[in-house]
Amino acid sequence: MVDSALQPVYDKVMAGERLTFEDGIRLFESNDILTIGEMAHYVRLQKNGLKTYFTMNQHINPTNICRNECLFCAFYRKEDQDGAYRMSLDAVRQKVLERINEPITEIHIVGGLDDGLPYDYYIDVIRTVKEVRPKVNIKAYTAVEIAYLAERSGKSWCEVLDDLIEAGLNAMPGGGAEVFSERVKRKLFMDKLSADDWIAIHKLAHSKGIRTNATLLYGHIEKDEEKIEHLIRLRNLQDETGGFLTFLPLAFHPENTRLARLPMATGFEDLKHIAVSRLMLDNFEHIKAYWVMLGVDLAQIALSFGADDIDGSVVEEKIYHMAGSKSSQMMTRNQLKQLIQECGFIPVERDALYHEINSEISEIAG
Ligand code: V47
Repeated sequence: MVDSALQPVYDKVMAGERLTFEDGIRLFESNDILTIGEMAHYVRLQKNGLKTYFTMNQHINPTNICRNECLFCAFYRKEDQDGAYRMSLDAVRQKVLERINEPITEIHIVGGLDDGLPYDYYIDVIRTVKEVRPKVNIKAYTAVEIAYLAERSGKSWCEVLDDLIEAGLNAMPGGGAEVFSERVKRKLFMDKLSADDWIAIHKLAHSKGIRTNATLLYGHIEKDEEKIEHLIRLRNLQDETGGFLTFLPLAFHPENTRLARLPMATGFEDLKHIAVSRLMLDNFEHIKAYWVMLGVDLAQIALSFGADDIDGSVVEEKIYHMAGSKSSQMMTRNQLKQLIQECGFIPVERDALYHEINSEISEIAG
């Protein structure tokens, strides 16, 4: 161990003890990335062995028109701006049909808060996808969209979730959490729902049996303390409900945003965030190294720094590519398997709810 300040944390990790806020700060302050990685890898092996999960998925972003103006976002447009789009339900149907012969088990749907669309459109997007591909898991709409739909319709969060579940919702993605910090919110995403509301909506979803993911957006103006508080709030909710499936730390990509002057997070920081998340979130089964965000090379290394999931085939990702991501637009099942095997891990195909899939059978079933 290069950094002796990590010894007490190391001892706790080996003893299976929960890390405190101070331990988390100590981890972020240390540059001993190999010791941090070793601890995270130890926890990863305890929880998942050498298994590394991936999924065959498709992204659909039905609209990029958004009433909010988050400074970190390169995806949103105002209605009259170049590049603004809004898909008809027919276009959504067509998008699903385009890939109908591929063995996709998860469709990830998120978009803008579009005042030009009726409440029913958001519900009908789910219904339409489910009609075309009844067996697929639909992972859709962040807590931000749920709160928006409630405000637009005058319904409660509970009623909105019930409408979505009735239409076919199976799980919710982890976006919209950003950093649970009033200070950062005031500066970067003023109009977004509060941390308390994000937590409350996920808690409500969990109470209805809807499993959800969680994220943290790092690499902008946030402080270490804010990130550790964020992780501890997620850990507390997981203690209460057990409803989170996976956690993904997301590095801010500055290109084409109003924060373009900020430097991009480095590979060192990316690995540290993966590892610290693995160590702090002792009650999360999975930590995802989202290859679209990290790039394939770093995602491979992240598998030895605490991550046990690399997301999936991700056909047509927009949020990161509009913010300058140079990663490719999709990967095949064989590419995903190969990149996992190459690092000495065992690829396991899963659906959105982490049910394991036997790819030979799913290939036949379609
Ligand atoms: O909430 C937006 C982030 C999130 C930028 O749950 C940006 O499985 C970096 O949450 N640079 C949306 N990040 C994406 C997301 C997600 C993606 C894949 C899988 C899952 C899952 C969730 O992306 C936003 C925000 O935190 N984001 N703009 C940007 N310029």
